[in-house]
Formats: sequence, C-alpha cells, structure tokens
Amino acid sequence: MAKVSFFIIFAIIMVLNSKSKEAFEQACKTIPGGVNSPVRAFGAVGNDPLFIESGHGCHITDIDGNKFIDYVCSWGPLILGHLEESVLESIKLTLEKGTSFGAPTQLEIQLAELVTDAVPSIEKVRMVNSGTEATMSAIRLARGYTGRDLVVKFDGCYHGHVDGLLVQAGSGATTLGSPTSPGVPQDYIRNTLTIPYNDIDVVKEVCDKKGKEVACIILEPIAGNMGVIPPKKGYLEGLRELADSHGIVLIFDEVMTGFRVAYGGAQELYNVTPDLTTLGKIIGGGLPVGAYGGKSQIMDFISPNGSVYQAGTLSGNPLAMASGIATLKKLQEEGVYQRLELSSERLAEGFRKAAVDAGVPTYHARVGSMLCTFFHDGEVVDYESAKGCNTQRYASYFHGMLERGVYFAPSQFEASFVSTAHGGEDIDATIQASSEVMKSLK
Ligand code: KE4
Repeated sequence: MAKVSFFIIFAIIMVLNSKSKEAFEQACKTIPGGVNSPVRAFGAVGNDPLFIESGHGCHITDIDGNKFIDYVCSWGPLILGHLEESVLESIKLTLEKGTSFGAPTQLEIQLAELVTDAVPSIEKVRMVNSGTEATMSAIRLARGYTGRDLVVKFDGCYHGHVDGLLVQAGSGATTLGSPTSPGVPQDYIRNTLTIPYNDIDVVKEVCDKKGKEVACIILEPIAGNMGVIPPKKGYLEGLRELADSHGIVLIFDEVMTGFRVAYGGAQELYNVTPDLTTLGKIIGGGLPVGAYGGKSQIMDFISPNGSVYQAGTLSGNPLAMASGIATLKKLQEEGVYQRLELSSERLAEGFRKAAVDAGVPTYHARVGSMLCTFFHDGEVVDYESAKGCNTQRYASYFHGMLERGVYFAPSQFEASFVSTAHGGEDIDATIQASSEVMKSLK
C-alpha cells in the first residue's frame, strides 16, 4: 500500500511540474546545471527546480500554474514582496528615459544619499552590480589602504564568489559540497585566514600573532549563509576592539542584513561600527545592485580619487537605482520594521511549536525578518554545529512544504525571509503547513 501511495504522489508531482521538468531539460542543454546560480538547482533537496513565471506580493507562480507563498524573496532583495507598486512605478518612469548611459545620473546621488543617511558609518559609497563585486572591491580597498595582504574571514560566512573568499564559504558553496572551491590557486588563498565564527578568542590569537599583517577582518555581522546565526553577546564589540588595536579594517558584509534587520542594518541593531560596509540585495529592490562604503579617509583611496582601481559598465544603472530608491523610501515609512518584527516573530513561534508538538528535534534562529529552522538537536552557533544538521530531514521538510504551497530556500544553509507583503493569512497558512509536515517527519 505504501509503495502505491508513493507512486501516486510521485505521479502527481510529475504532472503538476511537467512544464518545469521540460524547461529544466531544455535549460541543461545550454546553461551549466540548468541554472545561473547553483543553489537554485535543488541539488541539496532533490527533484528538479521549479521555473517561475511570475511573482506578486508574497506569492510566486511557476510555469505549471502552481502558486506558492515565497520565503526566498529572491534571496533577500524583495523585503517589500514582488511588484510592490511604488517600486514598479519608479522603474517604469525611469525606463521611459532610457536604460543606461555610462555616465553619471542624479539617481546615483539619490541612492548614495539614502544609504549614507541610513548608515552613519558610510560617509561615501560606491555602487557596483552585485554583492560579490562589493566584497571583492572592499577587500582590495582594505589592502590598498593598509598596504597589508592578509584577510581574516570566518568559516561558513559567504561573501560571494570572490576567489580569495571561497574558503570554507557558506551558502551554495557548502550546500553543494565545495566550501573551498577548485579553480582558486593556492596563491590566492594563502593570504586568507578562515577561522571559526563566534569565537573571539581565536580572533585574538590570530591578531596577537599576525595582527600587523592583517589588512581586514570581514564577516557577516549576522551569519545568514549557514542558516541564520546571530553574533554571540560581545562578539562584534570584541572584533571592533581587536581591529582598533591592530590597525585592521573591520568590514561588515551587510549584503543580506543591510536594511533587512533594521533600516541601518546589523550595525544599527548591535550598535557596533565597522570601517567598511558592503551592501546588496535590498538596495536594488530586485534589480542588480551592490555597494561598498565607509569612512571617507578610506573610500578616497578608490579611483579616481585614489589609486585603488575598481570599475563597472553598469554600475549605478538608472533602472536599478530607481528600484533601490523606491524600496528604501518605502522602508522609511512609519511602522514598517515593527510590522515585519510582529509577523516574523509569529511565524518563527509557529515553526517552533509545530516542531515541538511533532517531537522533531530542531533549533530555531531569527533576527528581524530573517529566520531559519535548523534540523539539529541542540543549538547552532557556528559552522561546525550548522554542518551537524540533518540535511535529509530538511529536504523532506522542504518538499512537504512545497506540496502545501510554501516555497523555502532549497538548502538548510540559507535564511528564510519575511516581506511586508506576507499577510496574516499567509503566515497562518504557512504555520498550518509546517504543523502538518513536521508531524509527517516523525
Ligand atoms: P551576490 O554576488 O550573489 O549578489 O552577493 C554575494 C553575497 C555576499 N554577501 C552575502 C552576505 C551574501 O549573502 C551574498 C549572496 N547570498 C546568496 C544567498 N545566501 C545569494 C544566492 C545565490 O548565490 O544564488
């Protein structure tokens, strides 16, 4: 009987996703792995990825017409949900004037001023096209500014696919089993020291031994690429002190946390000031934008003021600027983050209760509207404990939720995101689905 029901479910899935399956087969003929970013391929959870037709509010619809409540939100950018009307209107109006000029526009000033007003540690900011470009440029700048070569990063943190940072990297690099990527010459990573996250004593040890050789310490102030792991109490403050005492540039990679956990990012939430900040995701509102910024005395080392070179054909693209400006303006509205906090807290509590009621060992982490259910018995505070998760059970949970119309990241080592478009009924439906799926996992 069990075999029959398995085949019936399998057959239903095949029918429900037939167009996605065909599209995936087609995509694999010309695109490596059929996707333009590895973690989208469902490699860690099994089955083929769904091809999305459209999004609206907190929902996405795949090309087979299946509708889902979306908690990926394009991996973070869509804090206002899909097609928020002021963002859409702003892009449309800008589009009528052209798409790209390769020359400065006033839109770039507008977004730069929104960012520097929101994040006091950023006195000057340079726009690029992705988080990877932002972190790559910030590292180069820190090295140019200090004249030093060593970079300290943390196991499980992910800063994009920068050669020198693809060492014990989180996100898709961990998900797909290559936290240290082939193709990166040993020469590139001999200047990268990767150490455990959330352990200030190890950082102190490194600084005592090599502090004067370290150009920068880069970290996600809230790790979001090994699931969600907040900094331990005093950790960020400890990093600030060590950076100060050794003349090291402290870089907060806020590509994910920027404008996510607070309008001023994690540095506002924890009241710790980095020297440089990298941004992305939300500041583009769904269009490609990255940025790096910080103290003028450091930023003025960047060309054309200084000699540290960095450039980009589409940097500051008008459409992307318009999308980012509209997004940040919307986030300035009264009560936005309070409402996000309430809906995210309710969702997280629902997930926690569903797991407890079903007797499934889980650990729940949340900061603002980024959250994660770890299938792990006991707390998750760093890469080692994150790697101890039951990823098979996560895969079963992922598919159980998908069958019930809820779309999570296809990996245990990611964050889920709540947007302002997630309404009470969406949260209720998600909690109900989680309760059913958790019971099925026992
Ligand atoms: P992008 O180059 O993907 O725009 O940004 C790289 C990056 C840098 N820093 C942090 C903290 C990040 O989270 C990211 C990218 N995040 C992943 C999701 N965890 C992007 C999704 C993907 O790789 O497809």
